Amino acid sequence: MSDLTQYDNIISKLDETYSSGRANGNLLFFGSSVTTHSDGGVDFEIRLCPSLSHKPQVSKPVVSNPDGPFSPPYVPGLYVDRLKEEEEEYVVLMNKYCVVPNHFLLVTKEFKRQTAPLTPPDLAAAYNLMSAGRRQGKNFFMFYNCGPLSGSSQPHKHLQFMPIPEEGAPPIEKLAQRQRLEVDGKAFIIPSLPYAHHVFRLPAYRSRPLEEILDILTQAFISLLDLTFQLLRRLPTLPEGPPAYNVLLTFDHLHVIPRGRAEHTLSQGGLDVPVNALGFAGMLITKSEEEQGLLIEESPLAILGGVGLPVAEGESCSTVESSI
Ligand code: B4P
Repeated sequence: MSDLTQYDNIISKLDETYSSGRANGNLLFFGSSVTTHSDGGVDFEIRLCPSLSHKPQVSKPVVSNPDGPFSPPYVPGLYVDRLKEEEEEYVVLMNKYCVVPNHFLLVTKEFKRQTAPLTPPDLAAAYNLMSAGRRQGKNFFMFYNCGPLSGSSQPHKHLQFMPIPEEGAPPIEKLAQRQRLEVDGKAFIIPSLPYAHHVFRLPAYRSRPLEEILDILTQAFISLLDLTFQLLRRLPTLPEGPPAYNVLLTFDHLHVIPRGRAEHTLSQGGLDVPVNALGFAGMLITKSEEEQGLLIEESPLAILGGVGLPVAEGESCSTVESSI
């Protein structure tokens, strides 16, 4: 059993680190406003963030170079602390380019690739950080952009934690929570979504011993990844590069969404809309009112369909054949 106090310490340091990062200029905050747009039963959060156009352009890191921004020396105001889960060591950093205050990252201490799947320690650390947040009245969900087509830009393995209101959940969870399951312990899909995805319902928070929940979480991830690879194997043409997918973890569900493209080209105006895991959580971001209007006109679900993969034939039923 890992030391849970380290997780509490990290969560209790977030506010202070965030404030000092903003004060010393190492953490850049980009102000935004949010509009809600309902599409196919999802109340999409469409965030307008014009100042993100002024985000400093840094050259894309070389994949084989481990000396990127997530390696030492760590910067005051971004560095929160270290933690250890099983044999894996991590560093917690505030997001340098912050749109939502207290958005933070869990980064492997040694360089590991962002194309690698999540490991049991990654999943345990994520669940334990979210649980520590809940103990302190701070709600987060975790997302992971795996592979370049998933929207990731940094090659050093990092999981991200997005704050949400207490008792809240990302918009996509409304559909996942509504899904009636005939049996527990099986992956399912949400039939109304126009892109391939697999979801697993987790045991309720604190309904079972932590070790048991973490074990189920690991098995669930393996099972969803297996379904993702089965789906990829059935495609006539594989998307370029390493397999890419997004992962979302809430206290209720684990979602895995395979990706076919990093960006969707809007039919009106030809603008490219980049989408990361947050898009599949129901949270899209735009840099101008014009782009926001075009994105809504195109329909958020159509955009997600454009960067995801087609739903596999025979998967229109609510549960799919992979159980743990
Ligand atoms: P990646 O997995 O590589 O990519 P990403 O989240 O899509 O962010 P990206 O870097 O492409 O930024 P973008 O302009 O699209 O994650 C890398 C993470 O590390 C990012 O959070 C990045 O900001 C952060 N980072 C980079 N350099 C760092 C450093 N030196 N120290 C610490 N952290 C560093 O988007 C800009 C921001 O908006 C991102 O934070 C993104 O997550 C966020 N965002 C995107 N969609 C959003 C939405 N719908 N709502 C709220 N925020 C959103």
